[in-house]
Parts: sequence; C-alpha cells; structure tokens
Amino acid sequence: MIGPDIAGIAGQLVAAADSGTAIPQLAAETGLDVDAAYAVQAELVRRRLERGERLVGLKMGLTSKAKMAQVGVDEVIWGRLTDAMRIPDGGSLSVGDFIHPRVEPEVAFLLDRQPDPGEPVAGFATAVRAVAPAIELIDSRYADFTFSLPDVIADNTSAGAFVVGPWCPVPDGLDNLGVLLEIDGRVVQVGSTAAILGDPRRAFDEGVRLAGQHGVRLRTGWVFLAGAATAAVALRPGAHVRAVVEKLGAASLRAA
Ligand code: 0L1
Ligand code: MG
Repeated sequence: MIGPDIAGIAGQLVAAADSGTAIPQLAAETGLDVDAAYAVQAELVRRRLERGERLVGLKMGLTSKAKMAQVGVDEVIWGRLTDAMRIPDGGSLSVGDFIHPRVEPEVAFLLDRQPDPGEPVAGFATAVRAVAPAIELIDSRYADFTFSLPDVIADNTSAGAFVVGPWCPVPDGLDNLGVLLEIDGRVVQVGSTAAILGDPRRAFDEGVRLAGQHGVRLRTGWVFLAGAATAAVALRPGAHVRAVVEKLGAASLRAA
C-alpha cells in the first residue's frame, strides 16, 4: 500500500510558512496518521536545517486544558525548535512574517545533560540546569487556525518563534506558580504553572518519553518549552508582550 507523500506534505507546509499563506488541512485527504505526521515534521525541520538553521530544543504543545479547549485537540504533542525561531528577550519581531500569530506564556528549561527516555521521573533533577519565563509565538499554517491532531503535529505543532527570559536556578516548587500574560501593560491572561500537566516537570518527562518514541533525544544545552499556562492570544502589530512567572521573573517581546 502506498502511504502519504511525506516529502510533498512537508513541502506544502514549508511553502505556507515561507509565503505567509494559510493552506487547507491535509491529513484527512492524504491519510496522514500520527506517526506519519511526526515523519512530516521531521522532514519539514530537516529542510530548515538544510538552509542553515540549527536545532536548539524541543517544545511541548497542548499541555493545558485551556489550550486543548482552544483548538479542539486533546492530546499532548511535541515539536522542534531551531535557532531561527529564537528572539532575544526584549527583542522584536514582525507580525507580517507570520500568518495569524498568537502568543502564550510558558516555562522554559535549560538542559544540563542528555536525559535517557527510559529513566524515571527523577531524571528532571539532574537533567535540568535552569528555568526561565518564556513566550511562545504559535502560528498555524492552516486556514482559520483549525486542524486535526495529525495536521498540527505535521505543522511542527504551530511553532513560530520563542523568547526565553533570564535563566535562574530551579526553585523548590514549580507546580503552582502564578503566570500572567500582559499586552501593553494590561493583563490579558491569568494562569498557573499547575495548568501545565499539573506540573511543568511532568511535561518534561512526557517530552523526553514521547520524543524518545520517535528516536529523538534531548541534548545538552537545548531549551525545552514545557507548554503554555493559559490560552493563546492574537498578536497585533505594535503590541508589547510580557509573560510573568512568579519567582522566575518576566520575558518580553515587541511586535512590529
Ligand atoms: O504550543 C502549543 O501548545 C501549540 C500546539 C499546537 C496547537 C496550537 O496551535 O494552538
Ligand atoms: Mg506553546
């Protein structure tokens, strides 16, 4: 039996991102299942690496009920981060480079060693060197920000850009820190790190395990985005965005 055209689907998604033009969903029409979708994601990112980008980390998606409800998909997913997606803390980006960007407040981890997908939960304590507040910009390449589970996995879990705030040592408790998303000084979302799978450390364990199932191991020095603590908010030109996480501080970006 002939399977879905992995390279062809990856090519369509890359072209959509490059041109800033949304495309219709692909999974139903092409028979893409979850495994094939991760193969498309790997191919799509391979093409970005071929253009000179570097893999710098991994991100979790749909780790909170708010996010699952927002997009109507209820499974935790993971994607790949490259250096071209990283915006310096306090830096700016152009909304016009994206299709329909949204921002969400996250928690980032810095890897001190390569965790083993088979190791128990305690791996977090020795694998993670530092933690930081972060902002993720997500931008689905599908029309109306609407997709099925395989569609969004193939689209590298809507990864667009990310900002990591100042790194700090991992505090004792990470499971119930207050989180705010501010736009132009006004609080637009309020949440808690508890929304991230009950504890962002659990998102880390899930990420190590799920990526391991696809032969991907996190590397020393990589950034790990644990997932959003609130629903995502549309990003408008001119907006100044801050994600504030209790005990960790803030990350910010400006949209042009
Ligand atoms: O980072 C995320 O939670 C996004 C995952 C993909 C779903 C979406 O685009 O909101
Ligand atoms: Mg996210």
